[in-house]
Amino acid sequence: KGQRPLVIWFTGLSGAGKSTLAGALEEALAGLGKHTYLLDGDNVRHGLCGDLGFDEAARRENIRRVGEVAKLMVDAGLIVLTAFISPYREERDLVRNLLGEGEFVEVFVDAPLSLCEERDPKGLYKKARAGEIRNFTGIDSAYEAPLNPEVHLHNDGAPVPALVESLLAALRLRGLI
Ligand code: GGZ
Repeated sequence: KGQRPLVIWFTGLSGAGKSTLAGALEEALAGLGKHTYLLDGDNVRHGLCGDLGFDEAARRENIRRVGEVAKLMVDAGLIVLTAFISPYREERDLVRNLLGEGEFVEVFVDAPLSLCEERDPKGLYKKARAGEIRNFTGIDSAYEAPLNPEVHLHNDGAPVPALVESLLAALRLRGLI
């Protein structure tokens, strides 16, 4: 069965909806018979990157490793979805350049900081504001928004299924699925 292996790279602030959207897209792709794998903090930051924290160097190394693993998975024929803040353009472009033409689809999950902070599902923004967590993205650590992502999703209230549909449409338009 043919499928085009590729990496669908979600980037955005904590609480922007990366994991939710990546999970929902993965389910939709599985429904189309695709073989997928979702890399996110839950399965990477405990094991492969368990030695890394959140200072700038650690985040750069986190993304570098995730990129290398994603590349191996693409070599194995998978559609890989990743959901990391991935705040630095340099590392996102490094991963892009590891992969072949058309094998890297950058998805900018764009939600205003004020909205992410309002959602604050884990109470981390509150802790960051209180000074209990340092180097928190958007508070006292930078997020470099993509300049030219393949997909720019405004996640400011649209239902998840509608956003998944627009992601599928973007992939179809590029002939990737
Ligand atoms: C940002 C942090 C931090 C700091 C812990 N800054 O909303 P979450 O909880 O589930 O997602 C965030 C996750 C970010 O990890 P990533 O591996 O995606 O980051 S990066 O790509 O920058 O390497 C958040 C939690 O970990 N978290 N401390 N200081 N997010």
